[in-house]
Amino acid sequence: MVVFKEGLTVKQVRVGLVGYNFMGRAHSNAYRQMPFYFPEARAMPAMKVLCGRTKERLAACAEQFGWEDTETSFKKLLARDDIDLVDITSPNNQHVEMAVAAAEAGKHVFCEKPLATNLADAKKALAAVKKAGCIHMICHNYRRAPAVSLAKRMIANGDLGEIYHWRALYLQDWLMPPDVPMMWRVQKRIAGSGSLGDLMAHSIDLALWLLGDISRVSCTMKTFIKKRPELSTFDTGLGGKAEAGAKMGTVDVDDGVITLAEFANGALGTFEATRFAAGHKNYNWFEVNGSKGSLIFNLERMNELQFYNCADPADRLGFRLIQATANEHPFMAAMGDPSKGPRFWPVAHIIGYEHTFINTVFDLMNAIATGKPVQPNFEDAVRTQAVLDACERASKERAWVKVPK
Ligand code: SOE
Repeated sequence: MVVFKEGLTVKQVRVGLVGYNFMGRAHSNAYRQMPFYFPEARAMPAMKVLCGRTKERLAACAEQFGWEDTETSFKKLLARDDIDLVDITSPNNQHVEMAVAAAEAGKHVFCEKPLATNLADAKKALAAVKKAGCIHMICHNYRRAPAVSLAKRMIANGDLGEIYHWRALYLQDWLMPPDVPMMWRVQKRIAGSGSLGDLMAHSIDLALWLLGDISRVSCTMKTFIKKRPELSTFDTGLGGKAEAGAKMGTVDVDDGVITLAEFANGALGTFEATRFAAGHKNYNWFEVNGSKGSLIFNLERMNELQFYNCADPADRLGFRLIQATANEHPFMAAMGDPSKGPRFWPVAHIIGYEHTFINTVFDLMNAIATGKPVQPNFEDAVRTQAVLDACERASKERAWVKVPK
């Protein structure tokens, strides 16, 4: 549907969202908030249908999140002619089948990470969206934290010079209690892997975006708690409790993973991801060291970027703390123009995790309106999946493994 606003053709993108747990909630919020912060968007989302399995919970979430209608059948969602974009936030093993079916049904496709549970399936999803000629995007939301996009701008601008090191940590601790049940994130047949695909996938996407291709990896993975109580009902997300005396199930994914990497540009990389780092809740951190300086980002202080500039005068060398909330920072200027003032709030009034999704949806809407590809898309997702796959093989074979182009 096309609506005209001050002479500008603004498309309406009618969205069908699959899933209403953590990511379904984050994506719903992004569709609601995007028009408020991005009035210049070339297309605006219409929150048409929320799709999920449990009727009662689905209706309650649709009401709370602001969806017009609900569907318990994915097939029926695809058959509707009032849906332009399908957004997939279901558990990992459903991503590819849904993405392929949505592309074949003529819809644009937005999918939560990781795209697939293995490389072959990820390639199937890419082939389907390319054949359909639709817009496709993978939700690696952290790229659009303004401080991370500033890091991208600085590295691309040569401000760090030749890059020597990439160092990434993604540390959580929610899985440490033995009574956290056999939820989908700890089951290989559903998740594909544990901390590797759930957390290190984010660090790998950022590394590929900021530094370029990874040539080969060495990797070791570990499952610290091998048995967990089964859930009597399908789990809903990041936890939940099993009933007393529940049967014990076997965890077949990694609780923690460490990867060494060599980049095509000659840089050395280390990655660590775990759900067993007591005290760290969502510590998505990276550091880049180059010939002209270093950058450090920490999601738990997401408005900040630390920058060490080798060119600073000798008596004031040191990491400076940039707060990426000024109009000059990515996403922070109204209408994208610093002279028009702040997009969100005045400088230093900081923004949050949810804004990384809102910024992502803005770029997705513009891509659908203009037909121009947006990143990260399924091409990028396959590159990330190729590194994940190489890590799993390296861990099994206890050897360095080349990452296929
Ligand atoms: C749980 O580990 C989780 O929700 C991940 O699935 C997300 O991708 C990450 O951004 C936050 O933690």
